[in-house]
Amino acid sequence: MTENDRKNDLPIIQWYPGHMKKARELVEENLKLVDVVVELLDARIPAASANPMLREIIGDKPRIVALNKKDLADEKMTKRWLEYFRDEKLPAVALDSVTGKGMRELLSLIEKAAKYRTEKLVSKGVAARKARVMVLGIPNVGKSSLINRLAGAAKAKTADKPGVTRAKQWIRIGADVDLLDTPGILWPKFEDPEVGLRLAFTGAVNDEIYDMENVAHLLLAALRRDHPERLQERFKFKEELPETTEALMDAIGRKRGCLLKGGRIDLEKVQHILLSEFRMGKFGKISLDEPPADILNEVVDG
Ligand SMILES: Nc1nc2c(ncn2[C@@H]2O[C@H](COP(=O)(O)OP(=O)(O)OP(=O)(O)O)[C@@H](O)[C@H]2O)c(=O)[nH]1
Ligand SMILES: [Mg+2]
Repeated sequence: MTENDRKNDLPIIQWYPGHMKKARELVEENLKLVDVVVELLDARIPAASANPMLREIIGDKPRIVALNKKDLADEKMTKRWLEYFRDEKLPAVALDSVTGKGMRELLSLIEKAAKYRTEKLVSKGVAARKARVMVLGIPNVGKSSLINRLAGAAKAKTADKPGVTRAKQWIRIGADVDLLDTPGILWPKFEDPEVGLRLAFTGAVNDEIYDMENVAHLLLAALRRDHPERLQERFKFKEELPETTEALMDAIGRKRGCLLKGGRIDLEKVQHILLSEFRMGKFGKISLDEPPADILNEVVDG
C-alpha cells in the first residue's frame, strides 16, 4: 500500500452531532460565568489541536493561549509559536502540566487579563469581585492536569459559588482569581486528513477510532523523512535505515524481538511500540506543526 492509499484509508471522523451540540452548550453556559479563557493547546500541534470555532464560541472574551506538553515539543518551534501568538496580540505561555513548569507565568497572564476585564466591569458600575477563569481544550490535551496543578500550587480549597443556573465549584488560584474546576471540552476538527493524522500521532484521538496499522505506518514514514537520526539512535541502527517503511518496520521488530511463531515479525507489537514511544517523547522532542508563514513579510522581503 502506498502512503497515499494509507491516508485515503483513514476514516473521516464524524462526531455525533448530538454530543457535539451538548458539549458546546455546556461550554457556552460556563463561559457566561468567566472573565478570561485559557485555551489549552498541545505544544507539538498548536494548529491541529486548536478548535477553529473557538473565536466564534468565546466572542470577545479575553483569551490566553497555553501550549501544554512543552516537554514533548521542539523547543525552537515552541518559541516560534509563542512569538506567532504574541504577534497576533494573544498572551501566550508554554507549560508542562506534569512538572508544573510555566504555572507562575500563566497565573500572572491570567491576573493581568482578568484585571483589565474586572476594572472595565467596575467602571460600568458592577460591584468588584474576584476574576473568574476557565480552561478550554480538546480531549487529552491536559486540561485536568493543568487544573490540578494550578489548584495544588495555590493550595486551594474549593468553594461553592452561585452560578447562573446551578452552583459551580471554584478553586482559588491567585489572590484575585478563581478557576472553574470543570474544563470545557472542544472537539477537534478532522476535515483535513493531515490534521486528523497529527491528532492520532499524538494520542489526542484514541487508537480505536483510527486504524492503528495505518497510523503507525504513516508515523514511521514521517519520522524517517524528518528525523531519520532519531530512529537510528533509538533503535541502534549502525547501518543505513532500510529502503522502505515496510522493511524499516520489520527491522525494528527484529531489533526489539517482536517475533511470532515461525520467526515472523509481530507487526501489531511494533506498531504499538512506535506509537507509545513517540507519545512518551522517546524519539526526542518533536513538533509536528509550524506557525503559518507571515505572508506579508514574505512579500515585502521577496
Ligand atoms: N508529557 C506531558 N504529559 C502531560 C502534560 N499534561 C498532561 N499530560 C498527560 O496527558 C494525559 C492527558 O491529561 P489530562 O489532564 O487527563 O487531559 P484532559 O484534557 O483532562 O483529558 P480529557 O479529560 O480526556 O479531555 C495524561 O496522561 C497526562 O499525564 C504535560 O505537560 N506533559
Ligand atoms: Mg480531564
